[in-house]
Amino acid sequence: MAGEDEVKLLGFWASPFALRVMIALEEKGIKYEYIEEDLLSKKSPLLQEMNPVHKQIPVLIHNGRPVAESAIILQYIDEVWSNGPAFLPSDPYDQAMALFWVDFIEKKLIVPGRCIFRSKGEEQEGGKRQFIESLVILEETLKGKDYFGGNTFGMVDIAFAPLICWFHMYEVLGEFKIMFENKFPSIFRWMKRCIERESVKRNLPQQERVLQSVLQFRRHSLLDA
Ligand code: GS8
Repeated sequence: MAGEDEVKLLGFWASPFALRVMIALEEKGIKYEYIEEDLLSKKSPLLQEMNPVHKQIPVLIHNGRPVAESAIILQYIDEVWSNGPAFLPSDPYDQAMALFWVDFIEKKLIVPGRCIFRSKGEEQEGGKRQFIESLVILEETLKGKDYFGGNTFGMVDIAFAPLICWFHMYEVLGEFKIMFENKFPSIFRWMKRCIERESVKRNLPQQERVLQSVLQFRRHSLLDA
């Protein structure tokens, strides 16, 4: 795309969905203006205008036009800035599979993960069970590969990598240990590989800060991971 593109991102620094977009923009080398939303006290009029349906971050605003929903934003970035490294494989079947796993990460990992830090008792235990089951499935999918798509960092990696800075919070608030090195060795090695990448290293916050932020949200009972 030409240099006159104006790109803005409405986000929240700890949000795994916003972090996906930050990583993607950095991977493509796209310059953008980052606008932090205050999800704790008041959403900005700009967010309400740009995402009137869900009123959620992240929203990418490209030359004044908004795109919402992180998975859709990642596909949009990949299409528009197709001269950068591709996030999706070219084969339609492989593309469908990558999108399947992106969807899986939200539905089967991030959503049950909310029960870990929002609830207690049976609901929390159920969240932990589902979370671990999903990690088992992702471990199986990744086995023998450097990245989910094979040799290169792509869509599924971008969708999953933000959780690297969330695992500590899940463990502390869920009072359990994931034990990556022993139980999920492929994911363990993949995490090490990811955090070496500039796009991930530069955007992922410290895990301790994420824990403090979730505790703060919990105190306001306004949680929405
Ligand atoms: C989820 C976005 C979301 O949950 C996506 O972009 O992939 N499916 C969407 N956004 C949350 C913050 S993320 O931790 C959000 O904006 N919450 C505020 C609210 O719902 O009011």
